[in-house]
Amino acid sequence: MTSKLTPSIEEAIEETIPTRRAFLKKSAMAVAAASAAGALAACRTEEPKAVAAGGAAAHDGGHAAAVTLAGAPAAMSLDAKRKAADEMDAMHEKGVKAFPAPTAGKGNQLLKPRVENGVKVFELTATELQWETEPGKKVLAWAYNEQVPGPQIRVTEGDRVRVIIRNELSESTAIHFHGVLTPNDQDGVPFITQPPVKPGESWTYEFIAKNAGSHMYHSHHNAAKQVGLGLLGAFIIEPKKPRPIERNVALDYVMILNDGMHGFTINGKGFPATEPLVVKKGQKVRIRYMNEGMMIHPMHLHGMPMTVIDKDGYPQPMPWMCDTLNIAPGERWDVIVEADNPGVWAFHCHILTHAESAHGMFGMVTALIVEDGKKNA
Ligand SMILES: [Cu+2]
Repeated sequence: MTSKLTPSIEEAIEETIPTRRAFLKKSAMAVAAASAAGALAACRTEEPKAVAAGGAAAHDGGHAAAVTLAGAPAAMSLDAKRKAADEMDAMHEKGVKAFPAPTAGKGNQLLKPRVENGVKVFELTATELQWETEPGKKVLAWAYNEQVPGPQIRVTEGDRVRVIIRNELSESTAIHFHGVLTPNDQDGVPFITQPPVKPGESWTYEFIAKNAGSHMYHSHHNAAKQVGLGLLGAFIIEPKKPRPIERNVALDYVMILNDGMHGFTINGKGFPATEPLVVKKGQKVRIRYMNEGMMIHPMHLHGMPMTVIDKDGYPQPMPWMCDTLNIAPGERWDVIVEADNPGVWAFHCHILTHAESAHGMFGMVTALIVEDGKKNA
């Protein structure tokens, strides 16, 4: 415990100990340190063998080298390893205990339309604001109606829909209704189907919601930046006649994944500020995955299988089961989960660098909580 691997690693670690958020900020540095320390640890694996060959006792503790979160040299004493493990575990525990951590702002809230002559009218205003992705971490966001993701639009197959966008941003924008089958001139792509909506201007889209399913709306102008900053939302068209498999759902949950300037987020928040899905044993859950990011995210649910019913709003020829479902950019996948296994079940992206680090879980992690009626009665 007395020697240092390198001052910079220890300083970086020490500096980050007070807050978990600070740890996450420093994660890039820590990962680099971990690699370096891991390499050092690997180099030292020969050391104990040499000692053993020389007949010396290996338990004198004198070989305890640097104790770091980055990796335990082979010659560390058990006590030193335990102490290092305790330090790391404390950070992991702190994150999990904080879940679900409160933050300012909640996205993806249902937007009630105004009905004008039978037309469902939704108004969106795009503005710049500060958005809290996890406790204390505020980032610049471009948002519809001050929400990231933007408010959830839900209509029924056959509805006439009008969406009015007001642009209060510093760039032009436009809305594309991703997956919704609209007339060409309502497709929302500047210079292909309309002029850009300049700062200070409004634009009105109108169409009949023809194809039921889980769709999205987002900016289609400088989109890597604008969608990355939050100009996106769910656009759900409910079927006139639901299929038996999609009836009697206790929780219909939209889960929008993103990986832009706000980090790895589920519905605009990173763990531990993500929202758990809570149901009672025996209830049915529908999850509508939507990927608004630029990376793939294989979403893995512990404890219960998922039955895949729709891809991009289109019913599968036959529902099929899995426990990990890859959601690629632009895709929507709908699954049904029969919540028959009580407990708190981890639910996360299985690209582990999107979900977990030496400092604990972060980003694309949430939980499915299945309450046991008996226990809670
Ligand atoms: Cu991921």
